[in-house]
Amino acid sequence: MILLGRYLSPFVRRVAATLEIYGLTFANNPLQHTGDDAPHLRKHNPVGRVPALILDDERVIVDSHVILDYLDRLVGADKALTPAGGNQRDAVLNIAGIATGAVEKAIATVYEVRFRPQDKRHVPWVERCSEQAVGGFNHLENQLDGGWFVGGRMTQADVTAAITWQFTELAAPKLKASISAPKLDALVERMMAEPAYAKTLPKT
Ligand SMILES: N[C@@H](CCC(=O)N[C@@H](CS)C(=O)NCC(=O)O)C(=O)O
Repeated sequence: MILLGRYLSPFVRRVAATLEIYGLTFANNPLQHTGDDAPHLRKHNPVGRVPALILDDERVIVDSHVILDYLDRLVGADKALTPAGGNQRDAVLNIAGIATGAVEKAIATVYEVRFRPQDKRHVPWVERCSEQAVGGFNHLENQLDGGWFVGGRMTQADVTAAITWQFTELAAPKLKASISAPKLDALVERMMAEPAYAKTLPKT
């Protein structure tokens, strides 16, 4: 399997961390969605986004949620980081959905600066996105009690929440500094103690 995209992307990294935790063999091709890489990426993902996963039979799957569902079925229910059914599955997917939603809004604030000329930036839009990101991360913080999110064990909720929180520190430090989330900080520490997770930390 070949994972397309840089680990700086929280969506790519959640796939990479899951592959590592599952002990699956894969290669990483750190294609970017911008610049010279963009046309190559679009050959694999028509939407031009990362992550995409090229399977050994050359099929390509895109979108981290879809890829993780594939990997969970590949390793089977006993090993999967997302429970196969029941309330715990809903809870894990919901936490992961809020974490990816929050980080999408944080990324929107970064894209506004990266892709728009200064005179075309719209401050109220950036403020709205920031508020939504803050709302998401505050919710995650309030769901934690000092341990794992769901069922007393590490799940995809923990992997994704920790990655999105770490990403916000790197990509949107001012936004991150506006949020007090000691339990999310502790979750990141706990996740970084897992070698399979720690090795996906992007090099900056
Ligand atoms: N829902 C997608 C989101 C992926 C995504 O937004 N990736 C970003 C990189 S962090 C990207 O490729 N952005 C380029 C673009 O949207 O044009 C997923 O979970 O994989």
